[in-house]
Formats: sequence, structure tokens, C-alpha cells
Amino acid sequence: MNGTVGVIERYKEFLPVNVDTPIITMGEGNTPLVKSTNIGPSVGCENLYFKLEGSNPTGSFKDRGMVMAIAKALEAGRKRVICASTGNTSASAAAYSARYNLQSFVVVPSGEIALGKLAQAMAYGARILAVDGNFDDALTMVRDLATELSIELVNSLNPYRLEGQKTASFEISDALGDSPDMICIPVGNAGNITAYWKGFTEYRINERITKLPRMMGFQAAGAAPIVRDEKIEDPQTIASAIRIGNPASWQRAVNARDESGGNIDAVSDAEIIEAYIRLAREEGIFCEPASAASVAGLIKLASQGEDLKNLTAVCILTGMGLKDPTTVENHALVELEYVEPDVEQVAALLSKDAA
Ligand code: AN7
Repeated sequence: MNGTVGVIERYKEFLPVNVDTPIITMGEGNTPLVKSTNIGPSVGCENLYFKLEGSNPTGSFKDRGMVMAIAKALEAGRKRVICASTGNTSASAAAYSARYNLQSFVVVPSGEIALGKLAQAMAYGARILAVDGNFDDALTMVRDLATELSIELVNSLNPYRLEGQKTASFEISDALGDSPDMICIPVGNAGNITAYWKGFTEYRINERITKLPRMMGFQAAGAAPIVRDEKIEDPQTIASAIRIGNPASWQRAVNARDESGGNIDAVSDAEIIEAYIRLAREEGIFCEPASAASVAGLIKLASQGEDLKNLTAVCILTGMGLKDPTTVENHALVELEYVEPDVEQVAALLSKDAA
């Protein structure tokens, strides 16, 4: 009986796989590419798709890269892995480590990661170090720790992470039959925009696609070092996943932007929350706030007069909404209506509202 085919098996000809690389998986990749029903038409973009990366095993795109990084760690005989994280990398590292009998250490900015992501790291049994500082401080520390203790670093500084993550652009191209015209993607540590661009360019070289997309990256306004072209000492945004002031793949994201004729812009927290609620209420898609930055960005492009009519655009929804229940509580709260189990009373209440 064949097991589930993951991204390593499916795309191994494009990945650093040799005879000693274990073909591991927990079903990452092959995520839905869903056409927009309401938001696209409302902004004049008839061919808008959402790539639902929240459908990965731990609820974010990180699993595509983590499976590759863990495979290479196993190949090298490593026993322990470490990462700094705004939450999703730690959830993914902890899960794949648990599955393949590695010990995981995750370093998170104290008090700044979404509740569901912390719950995941705990459930998977990671050792969790909450550092008194932000993500950038945590990343600086783990780089040194990894060297000092000879532990495998599984942040996106690990080149295998981006190799795995580039498979998302293969899937999008395979599903659409060619490259889309535009990718809208949130930017934090800037690994994912780098990985997507690498994937599209490799597919183009191998003549799997005939064109390349414009890469449109979006940072949160309070955490927009690439847009402002300077490090942000104290980044702030409601989208905690992308609260990053000094991205590791900064220059490579700039290259992806420039080589693709794209742009990296900022969206405000208000725009992020508006897109987040619209996705849930107009598309039935519940993503996390950072993911909604991609859609906030597309809406911003439309409002600036960008003609989206004849192009195919894909917004990358990087993580799923359940990871961050606090944002729902604070920004999308619906008051519960307490009722008795009495049909007539409830019917009366509901028909009153309908009138
Ligand atoms: C949902 O988990 O950096 O630009 O430590 O969780 O590749 O960093 C997460 C980033 C977008 C930004 N959307 O991607 C981490 C971490 C979600 C994310 C990003 C992240 P990059």
C-alpha cells in the first residue's frame, strides 16, 4: 500500500534529494487553490485565487520547508533541532521532530506569539524557551546557539527550508497550467517570497511554465523594514507572525521584487483586519492576520488604480485562523444570543431580526 505522497516525493527532481535522503512526509503540500467568489470581483480581479497553506499538517506553509530541513537533518545524523519563531516555524519544527524522533528546542519572543501556536509547540512536546526580546533577538541568539551546541538550525537560514517551500509555486503552476501573472504574499523574515521566486524561476528554466509572475510582497506598516529600507528596532503589528524588524532574507526578497518587476509595500493593521474579516465573511476562509496581509495588499493595489481585470492573481494565505483565537475575540467578536431550548421563542427571535 502506498502512503501519502508529500512534497519531497512529488517534486524530488527539483529538490536536494540523494540516495541517502529519507523521503519523509506527514502529508504536507497539495493544498487547495480556491477561486475567489466575492473579493476578487469586488476589486475588479476576475481571476483571483487563494492558496490555502493553512491546510498543511500544522496549519501553515512552514511544513513544506520543515519536511525538507528535517529530512536533511536525519540524513546528517542529527538528533536535535532549534529555531527562533513567531510561532509557525516552532509548531512545524516541533511536529516533524516529534514524528522523526528528534528533540526540538524553540525560542519564541515572550508573550508575543499567538495562543494556538504556543499550544501546538506544547502538544508536540518541544522545549520552549521564551526570550525576553523580539523575534530578531531570538533569531540572533539561536544562530549562535546552533553553532555552539552543534544543533541543526531549522530557521529559513537553513537552505533546505526554502527548497521545500518553493514547491508551492510548482503546485500553483501545475494547477493553473502556467504561472499566474501576480503573486501577493505576506513578508516577515522574507524567506517565503524568496522561495516562491526560486520555484517559479526554476520551473521557467525547465519550461514547465512560459512566463513569470510579478512578486508583490506585503509587510505590516509597523514592521516594514524592506519598504522603509531600514531595520526596525521595535516592530509592531497585530499580525504577530510578521512582527519582524530585520528579515534574514532581506536582500533576496529585494532581488525577487526587482527581478520580477514586482513591489514590496506596507499595509496597515486596519487594512489587515479588514481583509481578514472579509476573507472569513465573504469567502468562508479563516486565515491568520499575517496571511490576510496578502489580500489587504491586493485590495490596496486595486484602490490605487492598478488594473487587475485581465490578470490571474494568487494570494498566499500562509496560515490558518484557528492559531490566533485572540484576534477574533478582539476584532471579529459576535455576541452570543443566550436562549432557552424553546422553538417558538427562538423562532420569534429569529423572525423579528429577519423583518
Ligand atoms: C502565517 O514562524 O517567521 O516572510 O517564525 O507565520 O517567510 O518569514 C513566520 C512567518 C507569513 C512570513 N505568514 O513568512 C515564524 C515566522 C505566516 C507566518 C509569514 C510567517 P516569511
